[in-house]
Formats: sequence, C-alpha cells, structure tokens
Amino acid sequence: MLSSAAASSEGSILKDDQLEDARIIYNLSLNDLLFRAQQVHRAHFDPNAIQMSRLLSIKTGGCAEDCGYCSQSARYPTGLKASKLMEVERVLTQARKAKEGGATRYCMGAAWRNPKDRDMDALVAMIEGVKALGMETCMTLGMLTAEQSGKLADAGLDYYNHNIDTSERYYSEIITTRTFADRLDTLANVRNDGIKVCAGGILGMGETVEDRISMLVTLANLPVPPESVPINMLIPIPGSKLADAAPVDPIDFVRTIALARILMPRSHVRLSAGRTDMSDEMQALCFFAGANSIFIGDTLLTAGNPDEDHDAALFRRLGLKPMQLEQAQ
Ligand code: SAM
Ligand code: DTB
Ligand code: SF4
Repeated sequence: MLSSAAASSEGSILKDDQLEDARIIYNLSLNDLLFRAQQVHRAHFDPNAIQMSRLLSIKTGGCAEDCGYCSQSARYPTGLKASKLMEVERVLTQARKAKEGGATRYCMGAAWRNPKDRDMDALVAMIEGVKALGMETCMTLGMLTAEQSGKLADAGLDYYNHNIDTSERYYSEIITTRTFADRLDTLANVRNDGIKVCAGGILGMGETVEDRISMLVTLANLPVPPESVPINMLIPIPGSKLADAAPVDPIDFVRTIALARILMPRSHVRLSAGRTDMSDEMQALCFFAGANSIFIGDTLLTAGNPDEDHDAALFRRLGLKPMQLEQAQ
C-alpha cells in the first residue's frame, strides 16, 4: 500500500516491478493493447454505456496556487476575471438544467488552494440541494482537512475530485505551491470519510511517457483505486506557464487510456478536458480503449467543451448511450 508518508520520506513510492509490468503493457502493439483493454472493459462494464457528468465553476479565478496549466491561477496573466463563491440558488438552477440535459453527476469546482471554514455552510447546502434533484454530487475545492472532509461527507457528498496531475518526479516542474504528498493526504482524508475518489491527471505538459505510466501506477496503487479517473489533455491557456507546451501524440494518448483501463478495471475512466481539440476518430479510439465517462456541456470550468449537439451526433455514429445512474455505481 502507498501512503503520503512513503511518498515524502522514502523516495519513490512505486515498486520497480509494478512500473516494469505497466511499461510492458503500454508498449504492446496497439492492436494487442486495445484488444486487452477492451477485454478488461467488457468484463466490468457495458462497453457502449458512457457516464455523463456536468461541471460548474462555483468560484472562478484568483487562485493562490501556481499550477502551470491553469487559467485560474492569480500568478499568470491569463486575463480571467475572478469572482466570488456563487449563491446556492444559482448553483441549483444550473444543476436542474444539467439534469434535463442528461447528466447524472454534477461536479462543482472552486479555484481555491483549500476552502475556508466560512464557506462550509454554503458548500453543504449545495450538496444537499443537488442530491435532492436526484443527481450524484462531486466537488473539487483543493486541499481538505480531515474536519472539512467529514462535513462534506455528512452532507452526502458522493465524489471528491483531486488530481495528482502527473508523476511524483515531474510534479514540482508544474506546481511549486504544494507537494505531491499534500495531494495524497487529501485523497486519504476523503477516502477515510467514505467519499468516493475521482483522481487523475493531465497529458501534454511536457512530461515523458514514463511520467504518464508512473502517474497511473500511483493511482492504481492507492489503498483503494479511485472510482473515477479523469484523463485530461492539456488545454493550452494563453498567459499560463504551459501556454506553448507541445501537443500529445494522439496514439500515445489512446495508449494511456488503455493502460488506465487495464490497471484500474473497475474505475470509470473519463475522457476529460481537451475533447474540442480531438477528432471524432480519436475519441472513438479512446472509448474503444476503455474510456467510459465524459463531461457534457459546452463549458468545463473556464474552457470550452464540444457542444451538446456534436456529442449527441458522435454518440449516434458510435452507437453509444448514456450510462444510467444505477449502472454508474
Ligand atoms: N482548485 C482545485 C484543484 O486544483 O484541485 C479544483 C479545480 S482544478 C481546475 C481541477 C483540475 O482541472 C486540475 O487538477 C487539473 O487536472 C484540471 N485542469 C485545470 N486546467 C486545465 C487545463 N488547462 N487543461 C487540462 N486540465 C486542466
Ligand atoms: C478534471 O480532471 N477535469 C475537470 C474536473 N476534473 C474538475 C476540469 C477541467 C478543467 C479544464 C480547464 C478549464 O475549464 O479551465
Ligand atoms: Fe488553483 Fe486548482 Fe487552478 Fe491550481 S488547478 S491554480 S489549485 S484552481
């Protein structure tokens, strides 16, 4: 089992043989890799059902952290206007619309290093209100203390999103205001409180293939693997540190999805940010490789996502259908 203590005090948290197994799988011929991923996928899921989540930025911009990819960090001239925490009623109005659009999970994101205790009552009311609409709830609010995580769990929060983003080795190249071990600590807090975990990362930040493999092996080796694994393709943000990062090779992206599916057979692997820059054919390959979740709606937190008509047409062309709530649990 891995722990943040192991991450910080004993060098790498990964065992060499796990990494080597993952490397061998990643480097199979693409046909063999996809065949294997599809077999794993079919053993655990309906291969044609895709879970659909909807995002809302409940507190945008002005963030104290220096994540090199993010439009919302106050450290970079990204031109984004900061705003305060949204009113609960406005959040619930948006959540109702998301439900009508077919979303089964509502994900509320805040541009914070961590929530302040004075925000907790509003967050609790948002969770209770969205649950009352019959949707699963997810929040992503930055680092949580054990006490804050307990309050969110008591309110009925289903999922907490907290990405490790990249490998332990590469983390400090992307973010310097917190550590990889800090991330693992928050993941442990939410897991201890019985909240389901959504944790993944970003491809296209200048990391190596080895970093991507290492990130997935870390996720797969958490004491309990995340129920949701978002794999984002970097959306380059003008003004951010990674504005000019080289794009990921689409086949490497598909290989990474397939490895995530094989290493975490029961997790929902989400084809997350960056779909507007992916062809329909690339997305089809990602679904074949085992991705079975997406964000719907034309905005993510601050950046664009395919419009709903385009996604509906893609689902028709591929014979995919939305996953019902009971299948998603
Ligand atoms: N502040 C919270 C945190 O960092 O945990 C929650 C919001 S943060 C925007 C959620 C995640 O979105 C990040 O961890 C990162 O993986 C992803 N993300 C942010 N900006 C992105 C971008 N430009 N391209 C792709 N993924 C991005
Ligand atoms: C995740 O892994 N991706 C989502 C969600 N978790 C919160 C966020 C993507 C953000 C893309 C950039 C933006 O919209 O600003
Ligand atoms: Fe802040 Fe989250 Fe963006 Fe980092 S990713 S700058 S913590 S909003």
